[in-house]
Amino acid sequence: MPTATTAAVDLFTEKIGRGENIEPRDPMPEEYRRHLIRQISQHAHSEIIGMQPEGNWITRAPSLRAKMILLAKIQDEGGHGLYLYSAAETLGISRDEMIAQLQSGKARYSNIFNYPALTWADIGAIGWLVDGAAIVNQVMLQRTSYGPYARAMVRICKEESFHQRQGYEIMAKMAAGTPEQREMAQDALNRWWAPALMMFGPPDKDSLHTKQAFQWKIKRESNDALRQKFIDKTVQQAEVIGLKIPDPELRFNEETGHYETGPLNWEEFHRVINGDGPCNRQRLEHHIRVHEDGRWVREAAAAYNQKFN
Ligand code: FAQ
Repeated sequence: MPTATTAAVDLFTEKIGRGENIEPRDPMPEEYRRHLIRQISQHAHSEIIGMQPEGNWITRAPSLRAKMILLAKIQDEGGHGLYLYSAAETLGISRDEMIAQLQSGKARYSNIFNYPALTWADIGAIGWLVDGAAIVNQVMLQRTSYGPYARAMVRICKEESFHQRQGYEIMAKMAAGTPEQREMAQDALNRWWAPALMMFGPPDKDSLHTKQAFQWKIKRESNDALRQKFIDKTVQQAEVIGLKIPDPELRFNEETGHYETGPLNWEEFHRVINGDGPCNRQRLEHHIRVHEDGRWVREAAAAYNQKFN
């Protein structure tokens, strides 16, 4: 990695000021590089761990059509993880190091994937709410200052919008189905709503990294601003299919033109992201087991590469 002298840091600052992308061979401050490795690798881990709650439902999808769509979606998420690991590797960290950080609990992944997918309606809720929240965040990241991350986001956003629609379709169908199906859809919304709002991170006043991320144009909008965008969109989508947002304090503010919501349980958020959510242990144990099962594939690929390339 190029080391950043004072002149190089000036160049970096000028580029950021002009709104130009920083590319892998450009000099950059060590803190910028580390900030990006943290965020991009955590994002990659989220995509990969996020395959687990959905993967659990492939064999139980209610039709061949539903199974094919779910399979394609989960494969897409695996692909997103790979683009993102590759983007992080351009910053001088290896895939092995990132995986080791995930498996040792040093690196985080999104809070949302530590909740269980209990019924088929949860697959609808994940697509609608989790992919829906991911898109709101990632549309902003298409303009993030690090070139490889921004470009990965363009492709990822296109796929996420299909994912969001497939989830919403499941919810709409179930909400218009039998009373039991409707109840399952409402129950899934009840359980996924608050964790989905927390995906945007802690409130701005408590966010550790936002100020610096704004200065470097890594983030373009704050956690609270993105959360509000998601709320405004999603409340209306729930109304269209006749589901009720599980928040007694929800109300539309005519003056601001935004929905206002009740407080979120940030104590739960911190517990979950620090390893003590309903499924944290299960998610990491599964990742470690499957990664170990795949060791022979990595070794065979490396041996082939050494012999023939
Ligand atoms: N979960 O100072 P901030 C998807 C941590 S992709 C866990 O505000 P920052 C697709 C944060 O790391 C979903 N930890 O941090 C899909 C920091 O701790 P640290 C993933 C969180 O970075 C769908 C501390 O709290 N998307 O779902 C969370 O400025 C379906 C202080 O927070 C991304 O990762 C959280 N939700 O803002 C896949 C997007 N929020 O690192 C499969 C990229 C905060 O100092 C199925 N990431 N923390 O130990 C971002 O945009 C940012 O990193 C934020 C957090 C917005 C997540």
